[in-house]
Amino acid sequence: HVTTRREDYRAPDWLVPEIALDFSLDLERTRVRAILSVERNGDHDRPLKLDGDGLALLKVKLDGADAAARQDGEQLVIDIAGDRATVETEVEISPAANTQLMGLYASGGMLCTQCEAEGFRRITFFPDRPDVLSRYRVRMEGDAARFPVLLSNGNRVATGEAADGRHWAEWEDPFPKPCYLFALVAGDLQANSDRFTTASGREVELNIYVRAADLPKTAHAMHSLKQAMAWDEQVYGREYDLDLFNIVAVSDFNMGAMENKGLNVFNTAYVLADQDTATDGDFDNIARVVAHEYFHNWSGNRVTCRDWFQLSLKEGFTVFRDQGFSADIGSAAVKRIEDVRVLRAAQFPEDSGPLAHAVRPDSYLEISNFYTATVYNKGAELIRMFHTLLGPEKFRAGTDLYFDRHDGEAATCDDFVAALEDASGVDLSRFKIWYSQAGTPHVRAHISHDADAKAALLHLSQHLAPTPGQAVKQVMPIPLRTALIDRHSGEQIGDERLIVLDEAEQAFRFDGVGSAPMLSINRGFSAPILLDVARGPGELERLAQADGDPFARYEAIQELMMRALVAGAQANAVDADTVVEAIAATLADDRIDAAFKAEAILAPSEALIADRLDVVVPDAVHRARDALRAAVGARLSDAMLAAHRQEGGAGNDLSPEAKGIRRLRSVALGYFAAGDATAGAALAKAQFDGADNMTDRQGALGLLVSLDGPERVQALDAFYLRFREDPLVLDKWFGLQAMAQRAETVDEVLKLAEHPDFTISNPNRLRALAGSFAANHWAFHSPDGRGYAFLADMILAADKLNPQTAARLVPPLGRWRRFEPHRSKLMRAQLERVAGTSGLSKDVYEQASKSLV
Ligand code: HT7
Ligand code: ZN
Repeated sequence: HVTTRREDYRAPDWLVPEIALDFSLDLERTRVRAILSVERNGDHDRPLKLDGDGLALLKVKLDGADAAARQDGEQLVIDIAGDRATVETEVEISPAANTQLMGLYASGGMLCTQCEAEGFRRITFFPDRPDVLSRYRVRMEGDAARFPVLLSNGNRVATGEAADGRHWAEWEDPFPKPCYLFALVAGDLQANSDRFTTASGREVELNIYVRAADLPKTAHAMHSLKQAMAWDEQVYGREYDLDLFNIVAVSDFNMGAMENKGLNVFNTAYVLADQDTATDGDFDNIARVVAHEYFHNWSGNRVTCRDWFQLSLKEGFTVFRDQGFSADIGSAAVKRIEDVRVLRAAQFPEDSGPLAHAVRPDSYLEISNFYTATVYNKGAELIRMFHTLLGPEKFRAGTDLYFDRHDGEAATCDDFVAALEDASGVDLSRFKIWYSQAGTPHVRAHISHDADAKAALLHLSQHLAPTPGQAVKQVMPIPLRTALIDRHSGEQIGDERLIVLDEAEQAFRFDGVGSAPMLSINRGFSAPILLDVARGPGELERLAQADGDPFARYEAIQELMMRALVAGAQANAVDADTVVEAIAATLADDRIDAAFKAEAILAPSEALIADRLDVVVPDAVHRARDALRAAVGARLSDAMLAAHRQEGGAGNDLSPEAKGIRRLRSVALGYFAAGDATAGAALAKAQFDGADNMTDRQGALGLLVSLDGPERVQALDAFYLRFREDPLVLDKWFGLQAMAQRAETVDEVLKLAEHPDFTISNPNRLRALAGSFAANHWAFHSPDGRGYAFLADMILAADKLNPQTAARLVPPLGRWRRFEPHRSKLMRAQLERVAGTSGLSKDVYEQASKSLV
């Protein structure tokens, strides 16, 4: 396995300004003819090297004559005398046999492509790297009955009939693009069609292609697309640039969606929704992902990445953009809470584990392993810090300059920062360390007060633990939105300040502070750090009510719960008093809405509690969390019932208010059931039976699966019978059972893996069962080690078909160092079994071997 290093980057030897592709489509045997016009790039005498993977080569021609091409490993090498040439190749591939879902593959009888990151080389020979940009002309021919719809990037320029019931279409994309943005779709699909008029008056035809039966479930995705198009015009001044924008939904897909130029391909999970089958969370995710892929048209397509080490250039920035969009169309405060929850759940463990890597990594074996929470979500936090430091106007001037300066180019993260600096006049050079240094900084804070001087002094220190390959860490510049709050009145003292901690230890003075204040720091989560604030008694409770920053209020309640839970996990007994009081006050507060209440009172997950412990004993964590929830539920049963019964939240109402009421309905019911399992199960069953929407139904079923009693099986069976024909809802059925908080969950999951509806070849189904189970802290860490063995079995079985999806299941085992010795040994043993298996893919090998070091 060859390591690719960032420092080895060299500009391409040959450019390919134009490519003509001709596909003769067939599920079993597709022929691909490619004509490349190539140009020597610079003064050298190196041959043309084209990447290929699993291609049966039928023909190579150079300027129309048979060429003496040689194959060197996976590459096709052609000597070219002049500075320009035409290279023609013909290959055969088998989409039906393509279980990796990279390149051209079959899904439910249709054909589609996935080329990012290195899938194009599985379609034809080509320099498969993002800094080679070409104009594409694509012709495809196929059976008219099987593939009535033929799509590619750009505009359809010609169509026609062919012999033997076949037909063809030709597409041309006027924008030069890297090959990872190429796409082709052929299938029996129907479109939901609409139009959008851009700010400058361009009429754009919009289509969402799905199977005919799914057409009624596309309205929300179409609505979201039009909202995203308008938002990018208003907030970033970016208009769409083609006359046509197509989305296609496929049910076998490795990730969420793909931003191919003018032809986005989506996992059905991020397109299809209606009241009966999709939760509010699903609706929000569809809006988020539709917007994300659309925003890539500028941040990714018009300006692309020079090499894959720059992946966060497009992904971090585009996540930041989609976060802004979701905040604007919903509740900004709740959105920030959700984004931080995702960061803490997915990225912080990455940063503190064996797979820690920088936002701009230095090396990889398999680039697909670097589509991570670090590159995406921490990358977005980095952009957010730039936004905080510059303010909205200067930030916008910077992005305008970036898009203008690099339009049509393959750029770097340094280019992005340079554009922000040039447009704003602000020196950001010291902040660039966030791109290169892995790990989450740990900041400690305490405040001292000088009554005579009427001044407060904020003492800060930072520490960053070593990560693999980075033994010695440098100090980071950490932007902290900070305010002081009067202990008695709860009023903010003076204005909020943006302070930048950029030394190992530093003090900041606040004047005009008459009495010892309370500290509100890292407001809005202005920096992605771990924070430890020395607090006096009663301070968190007070801040939970008084802090003017909603995120800081949320943090105060969460920290209160976390302290009780960590102490509980260590001492085997939980002191719930302060938590009960804080939750009671939050529920009773008329100034805050239901969505915020639900987020604030939700107990931290077991995984999050475990992250705070030096040595994790999962049963102790589980017991502590259960005990706290039971105490809150029992002592606040009336308030929880009232919140559960709050009026509003009609099933067809997708307003933020209605969603908030539904969310609180199930969160409050969860607490109530934790206090009284029998009455809770009856109420949950009533919610399940009476639900007219999937949010309430899934919310109730999610509680019932963890409760013993007849309701559990009744509800699961009813759900299965009703939705067994709907793959996305069936994924929920598998996932909810895999997340059940019961001693029997491992047995149930093993049984579900044998269920006739379980299939390892569909990534959504595999993630629903194995991915959900691995995230079920208590059940996965069952002391007999059967959870670990099951996951390892799944990884090895999946690896034979789909290495990318298999590799994504490895990280939960990689956390072995954090657990008590017995479990730690069992986890490591399974990792060793995986890593030691012969014939392992590069993908799984990289994740498993790095996790063992
Ligand atoms: N840019 C897209 C990445 C992606 C991908 C990567 C590897 C393998 C399969 C994939 N499907 C999509 C998704 C995004 O917008 O971030
Ligand atoms: Zn993306």
